[in-house]
Amino acid sequence: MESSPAPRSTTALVVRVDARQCEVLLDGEMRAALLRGRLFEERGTDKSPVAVGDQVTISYENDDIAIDAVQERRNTFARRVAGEDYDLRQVLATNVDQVVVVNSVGVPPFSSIVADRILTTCSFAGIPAVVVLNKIDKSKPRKLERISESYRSAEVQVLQTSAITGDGMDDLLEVLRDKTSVLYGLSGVGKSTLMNYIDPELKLETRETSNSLMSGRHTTTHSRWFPLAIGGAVIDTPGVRKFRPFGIPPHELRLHFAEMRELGGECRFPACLHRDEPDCAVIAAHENGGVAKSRYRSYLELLEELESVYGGTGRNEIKDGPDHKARR
Ligand SMILES: Nc1nc2c(ncn2[C@@H]2O[C@H](COP(=O)(O)OP(=O)(O)OP(=O)(O)O)[C@@H](O)[C@H]2O)c(=O)[nH]1
Ligand SMILES: [Mg+2]
Ligand SMILES: [Zn+2]
Repeated sequence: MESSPAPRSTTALVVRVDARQCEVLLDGEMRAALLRGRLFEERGTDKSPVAVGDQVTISYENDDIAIDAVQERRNTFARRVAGEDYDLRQVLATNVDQVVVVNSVGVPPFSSIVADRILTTCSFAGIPAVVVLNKIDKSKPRKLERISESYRSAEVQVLQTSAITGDGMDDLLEVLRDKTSVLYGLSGVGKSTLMNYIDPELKLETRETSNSLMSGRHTTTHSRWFPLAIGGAVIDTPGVRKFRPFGIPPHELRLHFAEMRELGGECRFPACLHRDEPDCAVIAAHENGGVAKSRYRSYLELLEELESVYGGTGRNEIKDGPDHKARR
């Protein structure tokens, strides 16, 4: 009789997800793994039952690996996607230490509403976020200063980088070191290029912005987890066009804009939505520059969107599962 083989691990890390299959890191090796059908029955309003960053319980069938269950998540970074008769939650990454919100200040142009939508979602999910303004080689200092300034009272760290000249890359390196980060932002802002600069071994695919914008395609098509040579890991993601937060009750939105949370205590009404109420401290601050105009605009746009999805007065309960119908 042969001696019995070494015991095999029953836990793996999901590094990439496809429709019915995914790739996992198991005992230091990348392996393909199948998803058990049962996972799809239990996924509720989630688009996919597993996500990059998940710790999963696996079992072996001869040489194949199957994922039996997803272990409890430390946190979940997700967005809302329009489904056929109700909206779905698309989990973008799990168990991360931070979200790095990557923006371009060249082409494509900086979009405060996109950045604010992502930042709000991070706050709701309890995940720290850092804003990166990339392509500073293509921007005027005054414009950079104005954008950075709008995040000062929002308690968000802002980095300025160029993956071409290398400016600011030391700061980014220190932010990424020994942490698990997900890079998120519009297509073409330079997420993959930044990662290649940090770790040239990664050799991620990148593309001319003009080409990808015209073709309407993303250069990165799948989220993927990578270990970093400096310690830690990053998840590179495909760029988004529209980012819709999932599950934020409209009346809670004001708590996810740090500069408004503080001021809210000074409004006449405790439940003030800072929209048209009398004696509103946020409206006053926005008029005299205490709250950045771009941030307040983002807030109003999001408030309206969340109300149209989750209920008019903003005090309705958000329902889970197929009962929760999108009203638009
Ligand atoms: N001028 C300049 N160009 C940059 C910089 N960073 C990236 N680029 C260029 O921007 C283009 C798009 O970069 P990618 O890294 O493919 O962008 P991405 O965010 O990964 O895009 P998706 O994968 O589609 O989401 C490439 O042509 C890069 O060379 C920068 O700091 N300055
Ligand atoms: Mg990319
Ligand atoms: Zn108010």
